[in-house]
Amino acid sequence: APANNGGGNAAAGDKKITLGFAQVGAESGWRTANTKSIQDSAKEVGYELKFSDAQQKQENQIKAIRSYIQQKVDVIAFSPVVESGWDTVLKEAKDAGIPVILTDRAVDSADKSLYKTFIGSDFVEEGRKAGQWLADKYKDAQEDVNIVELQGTTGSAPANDRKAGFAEKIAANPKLKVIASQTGDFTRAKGKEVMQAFLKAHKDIDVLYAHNDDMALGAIQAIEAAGLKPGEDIVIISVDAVKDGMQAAADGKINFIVECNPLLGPQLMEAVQAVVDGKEIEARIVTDETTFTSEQAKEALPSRQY
Ligand code: GYE
Repeated sequence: APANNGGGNAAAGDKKITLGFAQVGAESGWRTANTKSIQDSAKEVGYELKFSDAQQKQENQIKAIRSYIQQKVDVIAFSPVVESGWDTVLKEAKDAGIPVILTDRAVDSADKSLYKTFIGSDFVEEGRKAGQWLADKYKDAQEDVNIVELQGTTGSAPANDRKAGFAEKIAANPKLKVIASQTGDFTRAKGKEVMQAFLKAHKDIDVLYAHNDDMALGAIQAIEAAGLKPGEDIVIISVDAVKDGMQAAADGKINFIVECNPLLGPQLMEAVQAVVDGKEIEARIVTDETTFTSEQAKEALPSRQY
């Protein structure tokens, strides 16, 4: 029989809690900060953490989850690379009596009983904040504003939602036009490569919307190599607000950053404890976030943790 059937028989106090965590990868500064937060928080509360890195591949994550089921961990937590295709493995965990907590990214499973809670940001809202800032900036535009978009990992919740929220807010002004939109996989290298291609194909780019700082930072290299000034010749908006992104904003190369908080470790450990204790838990735990202009980035940078 499983060590813990999700009903709380791994009593707090007499047994060390084992948490299996299946991470997305190490694709960005955000992810590095997120991993550290989870590792540090697990240590702090004294849980045994089994940690795996899926290198942005769903099949690796499914393998890791199956191995945690086999090892009979007390709780499984993971940040799903993509939104779809999780029902089978989530059912396997449920049948084994191991509770699952989603962190950072959501799944599209219709059966909400397959996981206990989802802790993370509202990515649609992040996209809306980006789009609203742009809509305000160009509210009196007489000519077309040509936007290129660097999307996150294809099929991931943050890529889907940040695209949708942004599109919703710029729709009100027909002058705001997304002329190209492609994935940059949330990495610097891919962001640079795709921006290079955008610059070659389009001579008249006014705005770059990048779904994370790392892709914006890669794109900035491509823009500078093309002899253009990021933040001036091309207005740049990104999401995350990690240190390197905030530095670029303070330097005037990124004009607007929407914050996405990676420090989910403490909330996750609290949720794990509640689940092990058999307590009621909120089905959705949303993290608090803000936005930064260049000026605000300059002010906030010295006290930034990540
Ligand atoms: O924005 C990006 C990372 O899922 C919120 O994943 C996360 C995203 C984050 O690679 O930098």
